Amino acid sequence: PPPAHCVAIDLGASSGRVLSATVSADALTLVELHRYPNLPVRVAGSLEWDVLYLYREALEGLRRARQVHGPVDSIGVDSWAVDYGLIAEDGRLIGNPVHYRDLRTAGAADAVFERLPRQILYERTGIQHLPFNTVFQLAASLDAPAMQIARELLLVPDLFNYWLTGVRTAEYTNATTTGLVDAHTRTWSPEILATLAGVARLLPEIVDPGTVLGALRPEVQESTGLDASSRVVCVGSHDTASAVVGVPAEGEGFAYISCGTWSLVGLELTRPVLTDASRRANFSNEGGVDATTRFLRNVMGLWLLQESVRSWQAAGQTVDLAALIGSAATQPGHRSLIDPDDIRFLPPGDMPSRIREYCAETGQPQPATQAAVVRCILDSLALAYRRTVRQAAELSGTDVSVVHVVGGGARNGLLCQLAADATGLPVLAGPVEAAAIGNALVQARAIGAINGHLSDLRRISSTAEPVTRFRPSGQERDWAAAEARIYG
Ligand code: LFR
Repeated sequence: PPPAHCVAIDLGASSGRVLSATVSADALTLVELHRYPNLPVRVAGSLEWDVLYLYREALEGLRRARQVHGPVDSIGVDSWAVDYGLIAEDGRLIGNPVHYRDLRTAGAADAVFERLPRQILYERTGIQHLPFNTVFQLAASLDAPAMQIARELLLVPDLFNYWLTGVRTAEYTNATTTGLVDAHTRTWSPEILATLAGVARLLPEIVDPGTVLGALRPEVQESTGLDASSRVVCVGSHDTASAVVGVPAEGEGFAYISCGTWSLVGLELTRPVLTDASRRANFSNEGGVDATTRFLRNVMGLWLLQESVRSWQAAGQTVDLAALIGSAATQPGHRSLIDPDDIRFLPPGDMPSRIREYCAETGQPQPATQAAVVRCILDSLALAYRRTVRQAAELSGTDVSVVHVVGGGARNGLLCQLAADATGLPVLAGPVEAAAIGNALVQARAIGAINGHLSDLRRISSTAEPVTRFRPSGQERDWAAAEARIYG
């Protein structure tokens, strides 16, 4: 078959991107068509996504795709997980999707655990405890007026697919992040839904990634210049699912770090690990493309850095990120370390102060300069990667010989080197746009332009961008000591 033109709409927590991929059996080339900031809005006491803006700019990306490439064969959407929009009887969105960092979920998990102990919840779903999992967001808003008039709940990429095509579904990989899907049956769990009055009736049927949804609505064709020959495909619509498809791994035995606002650190497995040890280590078993399991843990990620930069800029300081990472590299290592997953770092706000507070509480020097704060963040992330990769290997009984870093973090050479040093494993960095690549590859396979298993898709992914190798520099003793210091 001739190469396919696939457009990937990839929505991250800090920016939206529209990329076009030309995909054949032996190559993938990627062109960025549009990139726009994703700026959540604090409004009337709530933190919400500006989802209409994100959608309008996605349409702008599709318009550009038409201009640059002519006809487009297929379109796929992926985004961050867990958040959703509610649809009313007349098919319209009720309000804005609430941001997972909104504080409405405080205390909601305990209310759920009273009805369904956390051990049982984990045995059923295999999903790590994060305070913002959809199950807890719903528990916090069962009495909200919006819930009374809602007829359907759509996760963010499903909402975009609905707006693009009129078809309402729940894509499987993203559905698993809700904490409402039974990992054994791969469908909505009646047992969990019994604790959330009125929610079961809102959930659409789950469909597998690779399902062709259909043509663009006439209004979308009109505003983008595309026609009915462009098909919208359900991809691994959780961005992490798509990013892991895009990992250019050659064989087995690889760990990945999908590094953007979050760092998702773990392994691809053929079946979930639902043991109590895995629950206690807070590992997730997210549903993957081709019925794989993403066995991973959320590490707080570049959020710590992004939010620090925002604080400095808000205080009128200038920030040159590249120069800052350069000077962080010359700072002494392991001077001040944090557990990046401490819950205090989750909400938006002054990050450097929270980091200094953590260091003060734990009897460490408080990083004073921008460079010292950045070094503390990158050292601490690398340490969390070490711990998480090792735990994942141990809990699943897998040997890991290489770590792939994909996503924006693959551009951060200091972080990649620290990750190699901390894990004691070679790090292969890139591609930066792994999620868009994985998104496009699943589309291309769904429309018959390519075929094969994930390993075949990964071989194609490896042609998209050169990969940079970082070798561990042999500091095992230092990192082991650092680990003992922070994690005991
Ligand atoms: C990454 C991600 C993570 C998910 C978090 C919140 O972008 O999708 O996988 O835990 O965002 O949705």
